[in-house]
Amino acid sequence: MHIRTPKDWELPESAVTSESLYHLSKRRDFLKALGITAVALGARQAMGATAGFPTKLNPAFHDAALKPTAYDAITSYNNFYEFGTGKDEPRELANRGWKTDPWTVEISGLVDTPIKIEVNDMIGKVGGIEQRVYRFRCVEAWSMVIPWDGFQLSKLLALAGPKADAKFVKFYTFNDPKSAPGQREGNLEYPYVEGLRLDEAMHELSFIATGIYGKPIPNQNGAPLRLVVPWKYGFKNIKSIVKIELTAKQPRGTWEAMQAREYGFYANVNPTVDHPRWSQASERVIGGGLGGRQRTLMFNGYDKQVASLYAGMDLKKFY
Ligand SMILES: Nc1nc2c(c(=O)[nH]1)N[C@H]1C(S)=C(S)[C@@H](COP(=O)(O)O)O[C@H]1N2
Ligand SMILES: [Mo]
Repeated sequence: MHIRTPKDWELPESAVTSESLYHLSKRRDFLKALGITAVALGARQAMGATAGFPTKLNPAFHDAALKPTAYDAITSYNNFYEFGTGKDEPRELANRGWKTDPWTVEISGLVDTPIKIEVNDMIGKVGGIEQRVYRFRCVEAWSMVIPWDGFQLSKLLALAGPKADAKFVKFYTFNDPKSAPGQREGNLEYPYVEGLRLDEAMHELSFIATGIYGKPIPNQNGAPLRLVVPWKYGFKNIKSIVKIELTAKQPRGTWEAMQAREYGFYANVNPTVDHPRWSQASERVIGGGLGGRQRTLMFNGYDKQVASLYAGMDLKKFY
């Protein structure tokens, strides 16, 4: 694959560390083909599931030292390739008639009780939603702090009951090329899929977000429900989930399938394991202004909570 160096003027500031430089080079043509100019950006925001609001902060998942990123930055600087490869595209393109309400999720595979459930009903069944403030770290070496609303993933999996031979959890994003221009264009392999080991999925930090800052999650952030695993790189945090499958075999994520050397199955945030094309030792803090860089923390700062999941594993090998 030919990866050319893009010109300054066609790049968002982050592009040196973009998940895929190759895709970025196509971005202008993509926007042009859709008849979209920068002037047209900045649409109204559609929202997903409304059940359970207002939420209460769960103090067990809040570090007062963390300064939440501005709502506007969280909802306008996005990676959601179904709606374009540019950071500013999903806000516009995910709010042009794509319907995220009602929304049904299927849980199947190695479970006692396969289920299909509408998201608002799901929120009732898992006992409602709460707010947690988590660090978020993209593999492209930028970071945010996000107040998510939602519920622990373990509660959702309990509704279906994983069988003894279930060892992994595979997640699928919706597939609807009519609504998603990126899927029409084929800028990735769709549907976007991701996976976790079952014990990772059952960890108390693993979360399903249905909101941000106490409001239903905007479409561009993965309405009406998306995965949040704060100790892993952003691409593991799959958006707009329609299906969850319990499996015996380790699933292969979309990015891993494309470039396994760059995007491993584990994708645990690790400042000592560089991406083949850039260092992971530090990160750009979104909204941090000029010089707003900080050192990247092992497991994105959640090492006390999750290190035991990887005891005895060579993290340079299982990256
Ligand atoms: N379905 C889907 N999920 C996805 C992506 C995507 O392109 N499609 N991008 C991932 C990447 S690379 C990141 S960094 C986060 C970005 O989440 P945010 O836009 O809410 O910050 O979503 C992840 N989940
Ligand atoms: Mo990412």
